[in-house]
Amino acid sequence: MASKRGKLIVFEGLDRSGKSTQCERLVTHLRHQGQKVEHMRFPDRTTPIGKMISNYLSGQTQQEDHVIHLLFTANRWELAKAIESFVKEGTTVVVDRYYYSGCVYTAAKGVSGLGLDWCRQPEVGLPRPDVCIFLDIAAEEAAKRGGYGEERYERKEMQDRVRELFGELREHHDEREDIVVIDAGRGVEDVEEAIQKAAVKAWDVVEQSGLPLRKV
Ligand code: NYM
Ligand code: MG
Repeated sequence: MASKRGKLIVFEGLDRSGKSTQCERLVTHLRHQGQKVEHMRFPDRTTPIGKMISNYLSGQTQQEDHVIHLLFTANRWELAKAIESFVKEGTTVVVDRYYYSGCVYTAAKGVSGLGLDWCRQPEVGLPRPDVCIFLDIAAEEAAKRGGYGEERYERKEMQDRVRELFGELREHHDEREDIVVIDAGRGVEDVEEAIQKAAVKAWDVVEQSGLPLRKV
């Protein structure tokens, strides 16, 4: 049998939607099943570009809005080859945030000329997820989960707008077919179960169709 490629699975959602917890749970689950899994997150704050992003998010530095947008994108491009290689050699890559966040967080600032379409352009050509699991929760609910408001963008008005724009991406853009919405307002185990179902479904589609890893 031909060796199978890995899958590219992305988690998205508002801050405090439970992405990091659920990402870890899925990684653990897949590893228990004997899969080779690599866990990544964006921004990847360990690279020189990632450090610039981290300093911006913590408020230590300022960046012009186009510039910080392109730094977030560059941070994905610096890992694009690694993602492709992992998938090719049969390792599944689970990613905590990806270019969807890149588009909606910048667009949510409401800066003239920085709409979703502009924001998406520098992402074109990145490895395209086999599935994007969107953990849906209202900003008020997410805010109750603690630790909210420490970083730039973690304000209710911004989060409300981010949620609306995720909705726009799902309805009007090419990524709509990749996105599965999961109600993240439930208990951790219920959310986890829904995620596993969505992952299995996407997984089977890739296996049965022999679909190669595509590009955004
Ligand atoms: N963020 C994340 C962006 O604005 N653009 C991006 O491309 C990405 C990947 O960074 N509030 C924002 C969303 C978050 C913040 O992410 C930090 P995290 O997952 O909270 O560390
Ligand atoms: Mg955060």
